[in-house]
Amino acid sequence: MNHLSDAFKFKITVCGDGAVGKTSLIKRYTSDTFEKDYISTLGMHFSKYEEDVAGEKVELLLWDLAGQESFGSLRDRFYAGSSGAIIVFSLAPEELETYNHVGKWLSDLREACGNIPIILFGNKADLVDQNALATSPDYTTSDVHVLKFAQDNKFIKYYKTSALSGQDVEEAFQTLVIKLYQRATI
Ligand code: G3D
Ligand code: MG
Repeated sequence: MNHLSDAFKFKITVCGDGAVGKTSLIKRYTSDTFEKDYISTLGMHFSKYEEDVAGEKVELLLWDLAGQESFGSLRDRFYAGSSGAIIVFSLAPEELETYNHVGKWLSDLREACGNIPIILFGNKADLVDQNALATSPDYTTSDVHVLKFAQDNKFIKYYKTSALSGQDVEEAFQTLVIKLYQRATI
């Protein structure tokens, strides 16, 4: 069995309001390994997942919050040692206020972890089309607004995902993992 170098073990914290789909996204990404490696403790879950990047094995520890999604309260243990992070909000029409809290999750993360790579997921993209407003350019969660917000705040990228359909989930996680790998190898 190969021993992984510490350089290729990354803790990724998955942040965002309750019910935006954090756990579902991790489950979708890690698929069959999810059930057995999913451990709940002290208001947090973490699961292990192995990814291949450029022929190397990369071990990921994916952390998410278990129903105690409030800013600040768990910050030390949850954020400590993160190599990268994901902030998730929901594009479901009735959950768009979750987008208004992205800035707070981001400032918490930056305060705890500094300049780590952070990626932004607008999840539940499968529900967007049911509300034409969500794609209108004067809507705050329209692509043009969110992309500008993501750029202004130095997210590495913005993806619209669906844990339900699987849309862009794998690609979005991999984009972050590749970024972490590149940072560890230069
Ligand atoms: P959380 O971990 O951020 O709290 P969960 O969120 O992963 O528990 O998801 C909350 C609810 O949203 C779940 O529904 C889940 O099935 C649903 N959900 C998650 N991702 C998506 C998505 O991409 N599209 C849709 N349509 N629903 C999604 P329940 O009903 O189990 O509470
Ligand atoms: Mg959850």
